[in-house]
Amino acid sequence: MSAEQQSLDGLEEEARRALAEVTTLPALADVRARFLGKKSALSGVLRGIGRLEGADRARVGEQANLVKERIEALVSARRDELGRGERERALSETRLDVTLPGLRAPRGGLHPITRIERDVVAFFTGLGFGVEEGPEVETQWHNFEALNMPPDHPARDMQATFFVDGGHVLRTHTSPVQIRTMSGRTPPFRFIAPGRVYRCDRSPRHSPMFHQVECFMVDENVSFADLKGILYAFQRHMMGADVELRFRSSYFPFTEPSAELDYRCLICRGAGCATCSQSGWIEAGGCGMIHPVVLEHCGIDPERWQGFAFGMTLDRAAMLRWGIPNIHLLFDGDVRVLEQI
Ligand code: 2NL
Repeated sequence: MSAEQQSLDGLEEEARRALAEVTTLPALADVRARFLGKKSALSGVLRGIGRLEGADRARVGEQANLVKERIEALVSARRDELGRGERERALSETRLDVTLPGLRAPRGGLHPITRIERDVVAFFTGLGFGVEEGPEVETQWHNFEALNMPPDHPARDMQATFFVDGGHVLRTHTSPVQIRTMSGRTPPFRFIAPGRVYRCDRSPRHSPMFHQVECFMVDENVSFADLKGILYAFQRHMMGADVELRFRSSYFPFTEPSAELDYRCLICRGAGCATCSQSGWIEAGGCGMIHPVVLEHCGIDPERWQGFAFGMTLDRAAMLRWGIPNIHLLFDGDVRVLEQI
């Protein structure tokens, strides 16, 4: 038996004893270095293999590699044991209070515009109105001409409209949805059209994108009295049972007669405050009887059918309901705004 073989024979047993005495992971690393590291006896044997004669070289090489594998396995098993022991010690030393409340997942909320819109939709669907949507990129015909706004009309001013190309604009109101809805149908019908609209305008109270809902109804013998009745019921639903309304004579190209609707300021009860600019009244939207020319554009005979229409902005309603001073707070995506509502 060669000297190399003799020194290998004892190594595994020696390593086993040393590992049994080790109690910490750093001490384990030391033992590993002593038996398997560069300066270990085993590494010395492996390095010397090249100088042995043929038959010895094969035998000693095979045995040295076998011993190396076995010691590696012993180290690894001991490492697992020590790791388990340390976990058990950590668990028994720290107390776990299983009665502590868990971490709550943060809850989202609906956007204020969504809440106002759902409120409006719930009211009108309850009265049998349908809900219609349409494209945000509109033809100039649907957005203007059909609504009795010829090409030289001031409402078609470059400053207010986003032009997409020659024939198309970003819709400046949801009225084109009403045009599309009426055009394929025979009265009687009643619909609302909620959605995004666009105007080239920006200030603390104006956003280039905002939200509107329009309401319209066409039948035989529909009158301004029907419009007033529905608007009273609608505002009672939105603002409370004691809401007071005022109709101011106004002008829209697509209604005749036309009126603007105000409600008595709920903050000062009419005395005058910052919210109502000292007037005691707050604007709630515009309305009127659908202009006969508009009905004609939709293929509806104005001698037989009449209708009313009403439009309001949802953004303003949301700002008033939750006291939001700047419209851009609604769209900047700061979650702290939503958390306050
Ligand atoms: C406002 C005023 C209004 C309408 C919208 C309408 C639609 C058709 C025909 C006639 Cl298709 N009228 N819509 C009527 C009056 C007023 O909106 O202040 N909106 C925010």
